[in-house]
Amino acid sequence: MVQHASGSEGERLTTEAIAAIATPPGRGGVGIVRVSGADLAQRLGATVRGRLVPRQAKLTDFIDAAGEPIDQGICLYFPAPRSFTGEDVIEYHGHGGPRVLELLLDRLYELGVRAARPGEFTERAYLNDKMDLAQAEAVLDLINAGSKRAARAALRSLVGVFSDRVGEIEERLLSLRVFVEASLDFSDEEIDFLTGSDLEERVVSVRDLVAELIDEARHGEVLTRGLDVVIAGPPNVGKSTLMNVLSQSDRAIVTDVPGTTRDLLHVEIEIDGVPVRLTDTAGIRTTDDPVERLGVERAEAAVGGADVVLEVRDASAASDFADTNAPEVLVVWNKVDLVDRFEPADGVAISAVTGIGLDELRSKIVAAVGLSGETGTFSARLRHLQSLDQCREALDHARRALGPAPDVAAEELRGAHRALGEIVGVTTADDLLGEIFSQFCIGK
Ligand SMILES: Nc1nc2c(ncn2[C@@H]2O[C@H](COP(=O)(O)OP(=O)(O)O)[C@@H](O)[C@H]2O)c(=O)[nH]1
Ligand SMILES: [Mg+2]
Repeated sequence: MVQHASGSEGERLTTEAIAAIATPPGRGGVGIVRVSGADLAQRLGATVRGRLVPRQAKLTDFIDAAGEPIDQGICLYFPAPRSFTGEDVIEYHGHGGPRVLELLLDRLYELGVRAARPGEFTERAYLNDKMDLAQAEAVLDLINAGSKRAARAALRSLVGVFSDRVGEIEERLLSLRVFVEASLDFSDEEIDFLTGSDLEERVVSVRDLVAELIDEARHGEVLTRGLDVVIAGPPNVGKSTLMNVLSQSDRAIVTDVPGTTRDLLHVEIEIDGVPVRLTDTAGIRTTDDPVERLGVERAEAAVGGADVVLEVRDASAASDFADTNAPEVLVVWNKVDLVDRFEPADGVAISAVTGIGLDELRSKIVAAVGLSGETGTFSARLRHLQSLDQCREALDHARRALGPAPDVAAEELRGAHRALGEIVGVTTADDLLGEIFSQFCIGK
């Protein structure tokens, strides 16, 4: 038998068998224990009656060391490599009670299986080339999706829509690199390949593809993460009333006493299929009340971290307002029911009490981050955006260097390629992998 030196090829893929409860904690109709590893049919054969047939649902007792049944249910066996992880996988679908599932896990531990770490199944799927890194992240995004639209976007990334787009760019970038590096080798020839405008055009067209993908990925990122919308403005303009009507709840106390809201209040809502975390804040004003002052500080901090700020003003009174530095500010003129005619120069006119203008407000909120209509077709993350930005920047540098410093251009193109590779995980540091997979729940 050949002994592999440590660190040799294949060493990375561990065959240690792992197990976890794959269904959520608590009681339910069905509880699933999932196992992944090598030679599972042989190692775990004693846990069921009869023989495991690949990809066939088998109704059986799950058996303990003494041969006594622990539970009765369905056992599924997926031999490597045709499984989620690419290893042998066995699933026990038993009754969904925490204690009975623990008994089954104990039995598996007796047989040398160990408890899986969070995300370890998906990590193995990635390490065994069942999916790339962006797809593995999409598994988590699908599980955590805050709306149906976000779930659909995550599924698109899971089946490879985002990765394919990255792959297309990668291919073009690769052929560009081959050409540039080859030209460098022949740099003493008569013809100077690298100053040709044709080549510059090719760099620009790849760069434009990256820019396009950044736009789409940005929408996907907001959809995945959810939109942070903060309601701010002076006291008594109707911020809390707006919070309540948008969330169809009585979350916030509403009175005609200025300074009623003091703490930050959050609700999760959905606008046009976009998950939104809505925050109501204390009215921003100078005050001697120490409690209210703390509330105002919190309000200002919330405004600073928001994706969109709804700056509410009273249409029926000349109200002063605080200037914000938030990226997207929508001015909301409230209480238009109290005035005869109101035509603001900017913003949206609404009445939180009668409901006038609320539909317009909702569509302006999602439009403010470019999420109206059918945009946001796949899920993405900040990490992906950073890599795409790096890639675009490197392409810009490469373009400028083409004529004057071809070797620099080649190096920049290499950097652009590396940045793209990080998205799908061709070139990703181990600590980053650890960080990504630790966000998963156990059993995924
Ligand atoms: N007529 C009218 N009154 C409103 C409207 N929105 C809020 N109010 C009233 O304005 C007062 C202050 O409302 P509130 O939501 O507590 O304001 P906040 O201090 O900005 O949170 C309350 O008496 C509300 O009933 C509106 O659209 N029309
Ligand atoms: Mg309030």
